[in-house]
Amino acid sequence: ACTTGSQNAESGSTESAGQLTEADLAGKTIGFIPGVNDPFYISMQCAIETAAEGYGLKVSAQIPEQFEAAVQTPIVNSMVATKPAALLIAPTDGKALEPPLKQAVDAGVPVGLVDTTLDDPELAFTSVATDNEQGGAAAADALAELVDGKGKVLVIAFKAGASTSDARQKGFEDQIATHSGIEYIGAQINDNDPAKAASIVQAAIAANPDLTGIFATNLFAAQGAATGLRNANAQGDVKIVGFDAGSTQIEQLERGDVQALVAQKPSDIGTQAVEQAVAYLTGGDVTPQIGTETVVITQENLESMQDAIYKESC
Ligand code: T6T
Repeated sequence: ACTTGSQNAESGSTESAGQLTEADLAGKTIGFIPGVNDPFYISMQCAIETAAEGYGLKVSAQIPEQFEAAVQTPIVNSMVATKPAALLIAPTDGKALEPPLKQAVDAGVPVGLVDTTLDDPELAFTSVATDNEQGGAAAADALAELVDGKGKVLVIAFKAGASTSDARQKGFEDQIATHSGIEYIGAQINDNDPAKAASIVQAAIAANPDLTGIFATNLFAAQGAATGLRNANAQGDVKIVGFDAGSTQIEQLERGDVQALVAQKPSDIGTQAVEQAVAYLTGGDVTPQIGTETVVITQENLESMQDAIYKESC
Protein backbone atom coordinates (compact mmCIF):
# COMPACT_ATOMS: atom_id res chain seq x y z
CA ALA A 1 0.00 0.00 0.00
CA CYS A 2 1.05 3.62 -0.45
CA THR A 3 2.67 4.91 2.67
CA THR A 4 2.79 8.56 3.47
CA GLY A 5 4.56 10.21 6.33
CA SER A 6 8.08 9.46 7.25
CA GLN A 7 9.95 6.33 8.07
CA ASN A 8 13.31 7.12 9.54
CA ALA A 9 16.19 6.77 7.16
CA GLU A 10 19.28 4.84 8.16
CA SER A 11 21.81 7.08 9.73
CA GLY A 12 25.50 6.72 10.22
CA SER A 13 26.17 4.96 6.94
CA THR A 14 29.73 5.48 5.76
CA GLU A 15 29.35 3.86 2.35
CA SER A 16 29.18 6.30 -0.53
CA ALA A 17 27.42 6.13 -3.87
CA GLY A 18 28.70 3.46 -6.22
CA GLN A 19 30.29 1.42 -3.46
CA LEU A 20 27.30 -0.61 -2.39
CA THR A 21 26.30 -4.07 -3.52
CA GLU A 22 22.62 -4.83 -4.12
CA ALA A 23 22.60 -6.77 -0.85
CA ASP A 24 23.77 -3.63 0.99
CA LEU A 25 20.63 -1.79 -0.15
CA ALA A 26 18.29 -3.82 2.06
CA GLY A 27 16.87 -1.67 4.85
CA LYS A 28 18.12 1.59 3.39
CA THR A 29 15.67 4.36 2.52
CA ILE A 30 14.81 6.22 -0.65
CA GLY A 31 13.21 9.59 -0.04
CA PHE A 32 10.39 10.71 -2.34
CA ILE A 33 9.09 14.27 -2.55
CA PRO A 34 6.39 14.77 -5.20
CA GLY A 35 4.99 18.15 -6.28
CA VAL A 36 1.70 17.80 -4.42
CA ASN A 37 -0.88 15.17 -3.46
CA ASP A 38 -2.60 14.14 -6.71
CA PRO A 39 -3.34 10.92 -8.64
CA PHE A 40 -0.34 11.48 -10.95
CA TYR A 41 2.11 11.45 -8.06
CA ILE A 42 0.16 8.76 -6.19
CA SER A 43 0.59 6.48 -9.23
CA MET A 44 4.28 7.33 -9.29
CA GLN A 45 4.68 6.64 -5.58
CA CYS A 46 2.98 3.25 -5.86
CA ALA A 47 5.47 2.25 -8.58
CA ILE A 48 8.41 3.60 -6.57
CA GLU A 49 7.34 1.53 -3.57
CA THR A 50 6.92 -1.63 -5.63
CA ALA A 51 10.29 -1.21 -7.34
CA ALA A 52 12.03 -0.33 -4.07
CA GLU A 53 10.56 -3.36 -2.33
CA GLY A 54 12.27 -5.59 -4.88
CA TYR A 55 15.62 -4.41 -3.48
CA GLY A 56 14.57 -4.40 0.17
CA LEU A 57 14.62 -0.59 0.10
CA LYS A 58 12.18 1.43 2.20
CA VAL A 59 10.46 4.53 0.84
CA SER A 60 9.90 7.66 2.90
CA ALA A 61 7.45 9.98 1.14
CA GLN A 62 6.83 13.58 2.22
CA ILE A 63 4.10 15.31 0.24
CA PRO A 64 3.82 19.11 -0.06
CA GLU A 65 0.34 20.46 0.63
CA GLN A 66 0.65 22.87 -2.28
CA PHE A 67 2.62 22.84 -5.52
CA GLU A 68 4.87 25.64 -4.26
CA ALA A 69 8.63 26.02 -3.91
CA ALA A 70 8.19 27.72 -0.54
CA VAL A 71 6.26 24.71 0.76
CA GLN A 72 8.55 22.10 -0.82
CA THR A 73 11.91 23.57 0.22
CA PRO A 74 11.62 22.97 4.00
CA ILE A 75 10.47 19.42 3.23
CA VAL A 76 13.67 18.89 1.21
CA ASN A 77 15.76 20.21 4.08
CA SER A 78 14.14 18.00 6.70
CA MET A 79 14.31 14.95 4.43
CA VAL A 80 18.02 15.53 3.74
CA ALA A 81 18.67 15.75 7.50
CA THR A 82 17.52 12.10 7.78
CA LYS A 83 20.24 11.10 5.23
CA PRO A 84 18.30 8.81 2.89
CA ALA A 85 20.39 6.70 0.50
CA ALA A 86 18.93 8.77 -2.35
CA LEU A 87 16.23 11.37 -2.86
CA LEU A 88 13.75 11.27 -5.75
CA ILE A 89 12.01 14.62 -6.21
CA ALA A 90 9.73 16.53 -8.57
CA PRO A 91 10.96 20.12 -8.09
CA THR A 92 8.03 22.55 -8.17
CA ASP A 93 10.23 25.32 -9.56
CA GLY A 94 13.22 24.91 -11.86
CA LYS A 95 15.19 27.70 -10.24
CA ALA A 96 14.06 27.96 -6.61
CA LEU A 97 14.74 24.30 -5.83
CA GLU A 98 18.32 24.38 -7.10
CA PRO A 99 19.97 25.69 -3.90
CA PRO A 100 18.31 23.21 -1.49
CA LEU A 101 18.99 20.31 -3.86
CA LYS A 102 22.60 21.39 -4.31
CA GLN A 103 22.87 21.34 -0.50
CA ALA A 104 21.41 17.83 -0.50
CA VAL A 105 24.08 16.61 -2.90
CA ASP A 106 26.80 18.40 -0.91
CA ALA A 107 25.50 16.64 2.22
CA GLY A 108 25.99 13.28 0.47
CA VAL A 109 22.38 12.64 -0.56
CA PRO A 110 22.25 11.83 -4.29
CA VAL A 111 19.29 13.43 -6.07
CA GLY A 112 17.21 11.98 -8.91
CA LEU A 113 14.65 14.16 -10.67
CA VAL A 114 11.23 12.76 -11.54
CA ASP A 115 8.58 14.51 -13.69
CA THR A 116 9.83 18.09 -13.39
CA THR A 117 13.42 19.17 -13.82
CA LEU A 118 15.75 22.02 -12.81
CA ASP A 119 17.05 24.85 -15.00
CA ASP A 120 20.42 23.18 -14.50
CA PRO A 121 19.75 19.46 -13.99
CA GLU A 122 23.46 18.58 -13.81
CA LEU A 123 23.43 18.11 -10.04
CA ALA A 124 21.08 15.12 -10.37
CA PHE A 125 22.27 11.61 -11.24
CA THR A 126 19.22 11.16 -13.47
CA SER A 127 16.15 12.94 -14.76
CA VAL A 128 13.15 10.79 -15.65
CA ALA A 129 10.22 12.59 -17.25
CA THR A 130 7.59 12.72 -19.94
CA ASP A 131 8.67 14.51 -23.09
CA ASN A 132 6.48 17.46 -22.16
CA GLU A 133 7.16 19.57 -25.25
CA GLN A 134 6.15 16.68 -27.42
CA GLY A 135 3.03 16.22 -25.24
CA GLY A 136 2.12 19.88 -25.71
CA ALA A 137 2.57 19.51 -29.48
CA ALA A 138 0.34 16.42 -29.48
CA ALA A 139 -2.27 18.45 -27.59
CA ALA A 140 -2.10 21.20 -30.25
CA ASP A 141 -2.70 18.74 -33.07
CA ALA A 142 -5.56 17.05 -31.20
CA LEU A 143 -7.19 20.43 -30.43
CA ALA A 144 -6.74 21.70 -34.01
CA GLU A 145 -8.59 18.64 -35.28
CA LEU A 146 -11.37 19.01 -32.71
CA VAL A 147 -12.00 22.66 -33.65
CA ASP A 148 -11.77 21.93 -37.42
CA GLY A 149 -8.78 24.25 -37.68
CA LYS A 150 -10.83 27.35 -36.85
CA GLY A 151 -11.40 29.97 -34.14
CA LYS A 152 -9.55 31.15 -31.06
CA VAL A 153 -7.73 28.89 -28.63
CA LEU A 154 -6.41 29.46 -25.13
CA VAL A 155 -3.83 27.75 -22.92
CA ILE A 156 -4.22 27.31 -19.17
CA ALA A 157 -0.67 27.02 -17.84
CA PHE A 158 -0.75 25.50 -14.36
CA LYS A 159 2.40 27.12 -12.94
CA ALA A 160 4.99 29.44 -14.48
CA GLY A 161 8.49 28.24 -13.59
CA ALA A 162 7.51 24.58 -13.25
CA SER A 163 9.39 22.88 -16.08
CA THR A 164 6.46 20.70 -17.10
CA SER A 165 4.02 23.62 -17.35
CA ASP A 166 6.51 25.72 -19.32
CA ALA A 167 7.44 22.87 -21.69
CA ARG A 168 3.83 21.85 -22.40
CA GLN A 169 2.94 25.46 -23.14
CA LYS A 170 5.96 25.86 -25.45
CA GLY A 171 5.28 22.61 -27.30
CA PHE A 172 1.66 23.66 -27.78
CA GLU A 173 2.53 27.19 -28.95
CA ASP A 174 5.12 26.03 -31.49
CA GLN A 175 2.75 23.46 -32.93
CA ILE A 176 -0.48 25.51 -32.94
CA ALA A 177 1.39 28.12 -35.02
CA THR A 178 1.47 25.56 -37.85
CA HIS A 179 -2.35 25.56 -37.98
CA SER A 180 -2.93 28.78 -39.90
CA GLY A 181 -6.71 29.01 -39.41
CA ILE A 182 -6.39 29.11 -35.62
CA GLU A 183 -5.79 32.25 -33.58
CA TYR A 184 -3.86 31.62 -30.36
CA ILE A 185 -4.96 34.13 -27.73
CA GLY A 186 -2.26 33.29 -25.18
CA ALA A 187 -1.74 31.51 -21.87
CA GLN A 188 -3.24 32.27 -18.48
CA ILE A 189 -1.92 30.81 -15.24
CA ASN A 190 -4.20 29.03 -12.76
CA ASP A 191 -1.56 28.33 -10.04
CA ASN A 192 -2.60 24.67 -9.88
CA ASP A 193 -6.03 25.74 -8.62
CA PRO A 194 -9.03 24.19 -10.42
CA ALA A 195 -11.34 27.01 -9.23
CA LYS A 196 -9.02 29.57 -10.81
CA ALA A 197 -8.99 27.59 -14.08
CA ALA A 198 -12.80 27.56 -14.04
CA SER A 199 -13.01 31.34 -13.64
CA ILE A 200 -10.36 31.92 -16.34
CA VAL A 201 -12.48 29.85 -18.72
CA GLN A 202 -15.74 31.61 -17.85
CA ALA A 203 -14.12 35.04 -18.36
CA ALA A 204 -12.49 33.92 -21.63
CA ILE A 205 -15.80 32.70 -23.03
CA ALA A 206 -17.51 35.96 -22.08
CA ALA A 207 -14.75 38.01 -23.74
CA ASN A 208 -14.36 35.77 -26.81
CA PRO A 209 -17.63 34.42 -28.20
CA ASP A 210 -15.56 32.79 -30.98
CA LEU A 211 -13.41 30.77 -28.56
CA THR A 212 -13.32 27.22 -29.93
CA GLY A 213 -10.71 25.43 -27.86
CA ILE A 214 -8.69 25.20 -24.67
CA PHE A 215 -5.48 23.33 -23.82
CA ALA A 216 -5.30 22.76 -20.06
CA THR A 217 -1.75 21.79 -19.11
CA ASN A 218 -2.35 19.49 -16.13
CA LEU A 219 -4.87 17.60 -14.06
CA PHE A 220 -6.14 20.53 -11.98
CA ALA A 221 -6.16 22.94 -14.93
CA ALA A 222 -8.19 20.49 -17.01
CA GLN A 223 -10.58 19.59 -14.21
CA GLY A 224 -11.25 23.28 -13.56
CA ALA A 225 -11.53 24.19 -17.25
CA ALA A 226 -14.24 21.54 -17.71
CA THR A 227 -16.12 22.87 -14.67
CA GLY A 228 -15.86 26.41 -16.09
CA LEU A 229 -17.33 25.32 -19.42
CA ARG A 230 -20.21 23.58 -17.67
CA ASN A 231 -20.88 26.71 -15.56
CA ALA A 232 -20.95 28.75 -18.77
CA ASN A 233 -23.20 26.16 -20.40
CA ALA A 234 -20.65 25.80 -23.18
CA GLN A 235 -19.67 22.16 -22.69
CA GLY A 236 -19.10 20.55 -26.07
CA ASP A 237 -19.22 23.92 -27.91
CA VAL A 238 -15.72 24.82 -26.76
CA LYS A 239 -13.40 21.81 -26.99
CA ILE A 240 -10.91 20.94 -24.25
CA VAL A 241 -7.72 18.95 -24.51
CA GLY A 242 -6.36 18.26 -21.05
CA PHE A 243 -3.09 16.84 -19.77
CA ASP A 244 -3.24 13.89 -17.32
CA ALA A 245 -5.82 11.20 -16.66
CA GLY A 246 -7.16 11.24 -13.11
CA SER A 247 -10.56 9.68 -12.44
CA THR A 248 -12.38 13.05 -12.33
CA GLN A 249 -10.93 13.90 -15.73
CA ILE A 250 -12.04 10.54 -17.11
CA GLU A 251 -15.59 11.22 -15.86
CA GLN A 252 -15.49 14.61 -17.61
CA LEU A 253 -14.31 12.90 -20.80
CA GLU A 254 -17.16 10.39 -20.55
CA ARG A 255 -19.69 13.22 -20.08
CA GLY A 256 -18.34 15.05 -23.15
CA ASP A 257 -17.10 18.06 -21.16
CA VAL A 258 -13.53 17.23 -22.28
CA GLN A 259 -12.69 15.74 -25.67
CA ALA A 260 -9.13 14.42 -25.26
CA LEU A 261 -6.60 13.78 -22.50
CA VAL A 262 -2.85 13.48 -22.92
CA ALA A 263 -2.02 10.83 -20.32
CA GLN A 264 1.47 10.44 -18.92
CA LYS A 265 2.99 7.22 -17.58
CA PRO A 266 3.71 8.09 -13.93
CA SER A 267 4.31 4.44 -13.01
CA ASP A 268 7.03 4.14 -15.64
CA ILE A 269 8.65 7.31 -14.31
CA GLY A 270 8.65 5.90 -10.76
CA THR A 271 9.96 2.47 -11.71
CA GLN A 272 12.74 3.81 -13.89
CA ALA A 273 13.80 6.34 -11.26
CA VAL A 274 14.28 3.56 -8.68
CA GLU A 275 16.26 1.49 -11.22
CA GLN A 276 18.51 4.50 -11.83
CA ALA A 277 18.96 5.13 -8.10
CA VAL A 278 19.98 1.50 -7.60
CA ALA A 279 22.41 1.71 -10.53
CA TYR A 280 23.89 4.90 -9.12
CA LEU A 281 24.30 3.51 -5.62
CA THR A 282 25.84 0.24 -6.78
CA GLY A 283 28.16 1.65 -9.43
CA GLY A 284 26.08 0.44 -12.39
CA ASP A 285 25.37 2.28 -15.65
CA VAL A 286 23.30 5.38 -15.02
CA THR A 287 21.30 7.11 -17.77
CA PRO A 288 21.30 10.87 -17.17
CA GLN A 289 18.05 11.53 -19.02
CA ILE A 290 15.12 9.19 -19.61
CA GLY A 291 11.96 10.13 -21.52
CA THR A 292 8.66 8.36 -20.93
CA GLU A 293 5.65 8.14 -23.23
CA THR A 294 2.28 9.84 -23.41
CA VAL A 295 -0.94 8.47 -24.91
CA VAL A 296 -3.99 10.43 -26.06
CA ILE A 297 -7.28 9.21 -24.56
CA THR A 298 -10.62 10.01 -26.21
CA GLN A 299 -14.15 8.66 -25.75
CA GLU A 300 -13.51 6.38 -28.75
CA ASN A 301 -10.45 4.59 -27.33
CA LEU A 302 -11.25 4.90 -23.61
CA GLU A 303 -12.18 1.25 -23.20
CA SER A 304 -8.78 0.07 -24.41
CA MET A 305 -6.97 2.72 -22.33
CA GLN A 306 -8.04 1.64 -18.83
CA ASP A 307 -4.40 0.97 -17.86
CA ALA A 308 -3.52 4.59 -18.60
CA ILE A 309 -5.90 5.95 -15.93
CA TYR A 310 -4.05 7.19 -12.85
CA LYS A 311 -4.50 5.55 -9.45
CA GLU A 312 -6.22 7.21 -6.49
CA SER A 313 -4.44 4.79 -4.13
CA CYS A 314 -2.02 1.86 -4.49
O1 T6T B 1 0.81 17.01 -14.66
C1 T6T B 1 1.29 16.43 -13.49
C2 T6T B 1 2.79 16.68 -13.40
O2 T6T B 1 3.41 16.20 -14.56
C3 T6T B 1 3.05 18.18 -13.26
O3 T6T B 1 4.42 18.44 -13.15
C4 T6T B 1 2.28 18.72 -12.07
O4 T6T B 1 0.91 18.42 -12.21
C5 T6T B 1 0.60 17.03 -12.28
O5 T6T B 1 1.04 16.41 -11.11
C6 T6T B 1 -0.92 16.84 -12.38
O6 T6T B 1 -1.60 17.44 -11.32
